[in-house]
Amino acid sequence: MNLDFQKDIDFGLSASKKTLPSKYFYDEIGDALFVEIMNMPEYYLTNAEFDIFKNQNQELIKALKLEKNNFFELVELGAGDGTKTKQLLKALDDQNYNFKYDPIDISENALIQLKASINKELPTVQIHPKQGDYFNVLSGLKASSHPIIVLFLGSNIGNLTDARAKDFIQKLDDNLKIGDRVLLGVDLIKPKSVVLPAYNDAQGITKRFNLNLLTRINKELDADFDVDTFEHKPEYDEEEGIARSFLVSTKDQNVSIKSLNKTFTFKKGEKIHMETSRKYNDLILNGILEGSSLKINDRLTDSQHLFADYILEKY
Ligand code: AVI
Repeated sequence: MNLDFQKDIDFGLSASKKTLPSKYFYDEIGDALFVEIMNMPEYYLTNAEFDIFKNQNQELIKALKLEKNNFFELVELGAGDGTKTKQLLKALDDQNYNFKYDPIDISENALIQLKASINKELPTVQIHPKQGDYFNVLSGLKASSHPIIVLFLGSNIGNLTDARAKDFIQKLDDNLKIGDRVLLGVDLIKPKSVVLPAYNDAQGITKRFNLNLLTRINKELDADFDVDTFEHKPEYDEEEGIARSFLVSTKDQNVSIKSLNKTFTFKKGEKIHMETSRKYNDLILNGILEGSSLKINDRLTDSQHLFADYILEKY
């Protein structure tokens, strides 16, 4: 039994405005649904960032101030299948840069597959995967005397509230040394007509992605959520630049969670806040960086200006 999971679900459903942490979306089924999301026509984020890595890898290398004769470590937080990163690794490898690649992921399985594919496709790249929560692995970075380049792609920072994003940046800052760089991929603020469909696709994959957390609670905490009685309702406020996903109860109902020994009451129309996906611009990112010694050095965007990879440096 995962005690943190149990505690977090209890805390979220006991709040006056019910909420569930989106970090728990990613069980085996959730991982597979997220791969489907990344392939959806509406989900522009993945293709946009891939476009930067494929077509501007030379510009990325320059903006990151990488030097051929100076060994560096590329540390990727939440590496997943590494599709985008491989474009950069290939460019570095082809030009004989001297580096190692340390992907960090919570999923052991994702790392095994990533290592196998890098060994096959880029056999001369040194890869040292590390399994774990990347917040914990960050503390090991300071031990290195080499320049560190942290990759945090895919707008993963967008799933943190601004307060948590600030905490994360502070932790990152504390564990880097002067001159280390960060490549931070973020989705940019843009009109509702583009953002909302990415979280409300025609095939209903994102709906299944959200409902899967209720199914996970049923399985792991012995609960009786009737997933057919919850509707998926994403919202996007362009002014604020935040997309939020909710599940809405379609009737008055009780849900019992046996492992908590508790029953939760839902009113018809009551919402559970499932996920926050913050979109960024320079002003918002500077607000998050304020108080840290990480500063924006550069920014690359895809050809349609949907997504940005920011280059930060510790001063
Ligand atoms: C992983 N993360 C950046 C995705 C996002 O866009 O917020 C998760 C996601 N949720 C629904 N679709 C994709």
